[in-house]
Amino acid sequence: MMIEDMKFVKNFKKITNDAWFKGWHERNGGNLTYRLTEDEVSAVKGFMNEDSEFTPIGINVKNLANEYFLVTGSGKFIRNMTVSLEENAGIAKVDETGENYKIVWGLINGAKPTSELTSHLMSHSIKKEKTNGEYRVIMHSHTTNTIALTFVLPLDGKVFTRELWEMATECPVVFPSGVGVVPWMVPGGAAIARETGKLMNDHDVVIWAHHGMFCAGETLDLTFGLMDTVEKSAEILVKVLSMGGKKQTITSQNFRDLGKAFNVDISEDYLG
Ligand code: 2HA
Ligand code: ZN
Repeated sequence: MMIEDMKFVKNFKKITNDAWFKGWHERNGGNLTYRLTEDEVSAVKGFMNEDSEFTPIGINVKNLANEYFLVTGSGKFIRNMTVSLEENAGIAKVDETGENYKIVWGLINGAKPTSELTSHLMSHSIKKEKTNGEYRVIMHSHTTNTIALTFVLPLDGKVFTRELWEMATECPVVFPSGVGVVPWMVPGGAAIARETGKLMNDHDVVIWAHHGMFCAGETLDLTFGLMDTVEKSAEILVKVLSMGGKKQTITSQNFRDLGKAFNVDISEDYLG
C-alpha cells in the first residue's frame, strides 16, 4: 500500500479539501498537523528516509520525543494538499530530546514544515499530556467570521465564549471548555506558541485576534467539526450584530438546563 492510500492520509486530505471549500484557507493561509499512532508509524516505516538533518523546534516538547507528525508545508496552499501531498506536506519526527525535528517523508524539493510548527507542537505537547495521548490533531484556519468578531468584541475569552454559546444551542455541548483569546501577536514563533499553549491547558479552541483560530482534537473529523461549529456560531453572531443586535437570547438558566439534559458540565464561569 502506498502512503497516499493509507486511511489517516486520506482523512488528512479530505479535511484540507473541506477546509479549503469552507473559505478558511486563502493562498498559503492556515496549517494542519496530525500525530501518527504507533500502527501508522509502523505502516509508513518502509517509505521513510531517516537520514535527513535535525532542525531546532525553538521550544522543548519532551513528551513528544520520537513522535511522528503529518504536517502541512510552509508557504504551501491548503487547496493543493489533495493535488500533491508529498510536495505540500510531509512527515516530521521529533528527536529524543524533544528539541529538534527532521523530515522523514514528503516536503520534497526543499520544502519546510508550516511556519506555525512551534505553536502546533506546543499545543500537541499540552494536549497529549492532558488527554493521556488521546488528542492527535491541531488545526489552524483563517476563519472569516471569527476574525471579524475580534475587531468588535473585547478580546476576552469569557466574552467570546458566552457570545458564541448563545448563537447556537449545541455550542456549549460541542465546546464546554469555552474558547481562549490571544491578543494580536507576531505569528510564527515561540512567543505566540507559549501564549497559545497557556490557553490550550483549559480550552480546545484558541482564537488569535485579527488572524484566525487554533483547534485541538482527538481525530481529524472532530477537530474540523469543532472549527466548523465555532465559525458557524461566529457567522450567526456577525449576522445578528449586523441586524442591530440581540432582542432575545439563551439565558444562563437555559444553559444550566441544557447541561443537565445533555450530561455536560457547563462551567458557571460563563453563566454569571
Ligand atoms: O500562512 O496561517 O499563521 C500560514 C499561516 C500563518
Ligand atoms: Zn495563520
